Amino acid sequence: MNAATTTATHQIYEIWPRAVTSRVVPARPMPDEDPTPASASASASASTSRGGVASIPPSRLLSSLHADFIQRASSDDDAIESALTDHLRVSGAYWGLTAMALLGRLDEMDRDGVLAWLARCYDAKKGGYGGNEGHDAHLLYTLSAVQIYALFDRMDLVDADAVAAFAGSLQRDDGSFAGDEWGEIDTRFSYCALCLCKLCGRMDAIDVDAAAAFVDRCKNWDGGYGAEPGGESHAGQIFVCVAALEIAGGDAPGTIDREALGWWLCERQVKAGGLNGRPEKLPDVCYGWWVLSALSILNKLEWIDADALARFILDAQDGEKGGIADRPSDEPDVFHTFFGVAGLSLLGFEGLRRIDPTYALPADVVQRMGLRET
Ligand code: GRG
Ligand code: ZN
Repeated sequence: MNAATTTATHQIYEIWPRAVTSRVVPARPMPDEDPTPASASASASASTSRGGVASIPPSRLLSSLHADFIQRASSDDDAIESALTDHLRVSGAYWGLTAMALLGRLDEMDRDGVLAWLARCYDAKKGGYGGNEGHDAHLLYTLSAVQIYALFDRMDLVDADAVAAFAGSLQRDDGSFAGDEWGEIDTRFSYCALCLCKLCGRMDAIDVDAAAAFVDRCKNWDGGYGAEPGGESHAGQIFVCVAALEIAGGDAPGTIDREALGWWLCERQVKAGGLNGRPEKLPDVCYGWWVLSALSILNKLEWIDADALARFILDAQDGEKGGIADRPSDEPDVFHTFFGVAGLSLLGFEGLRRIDPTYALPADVVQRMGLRET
């Protein structure tokens, strides 16, 4: 497998790894996609019947079609999306492989081929991984690479000291992290550094307290978090900040405004059942991960309507070629296929392996690594 990925929609090749910071004017909603929070509707309660667990028959998830879709996406070098996503291939591989793992089909992937290719994406001088062979090392792809090694239970192939030192070399005096030598600062990179150091058992390579203090400075009056101090609250940034604080052990009482943040997150559910990433925006399947993982870490999964969200995700499946799109009727891609399946897994969807909301890896992998007890 050469780990290609397709992203016909949502243009992940444009936002990954570029910062998602300049959000000023919310897009106007499409007429048939009312972004009014479901919690504002009298008919929709903010809670669900079975404590955040979806109760939809597992047959509605087109698992085999999705597995075929991911397989095809990993081998189609000629597709236009393949060229567009060339620079983020290592993250694409992580999305595809983790989706396969959640579907219980990881053994259908070419494990040896992936590991051999991943080794060629490593820059031994820097101690980090690039997005593809010959590309510059970056924290985003270094985390994705480490997550793939964890998935395959091959952490022995990772030079843990070197990748942790790479993360440490990118930490600034204020506790923040740059993604690479070019210096862009973003709380996404704080999460990447903390997560990969934890997976490697090398938290001593970074200043954990300073990292948590920087994330705390990115907290807003609404309980949410942005990419940098003063940056607008966005569900994606909230996932990285809440997960980073959990890993850092910096979520001591009072650090996270659990009530305000819980409300902000559950108000992301619109009447169609899907979640958006910030007020007045359209719902999108991937927020089934960004919002739900944060709610899960806060132990507030039951604050959203699980069945309505599961239906929204399942409606975005492509019933012919497989894969999941950002929203119903759009083109499917590997990114939304992974995050759709991951969202369903967080909802306890029957037949799916459970995913850990903090490490974004199967829960049993995280347990096997001794990072969580239950
Ligand atoms: C291991 C799961 C995992 C992640 C690694 C890179 C990273 C750490 C996290 C990214 C967090 C993030 C910022 C996600 C948001 C991605 C996204 C859908 C951005 C879209 O932003 P806009 O402004 O879209 O284009 P909206 O929906 O606001 O219109
Ligand atoms: Zn999306």
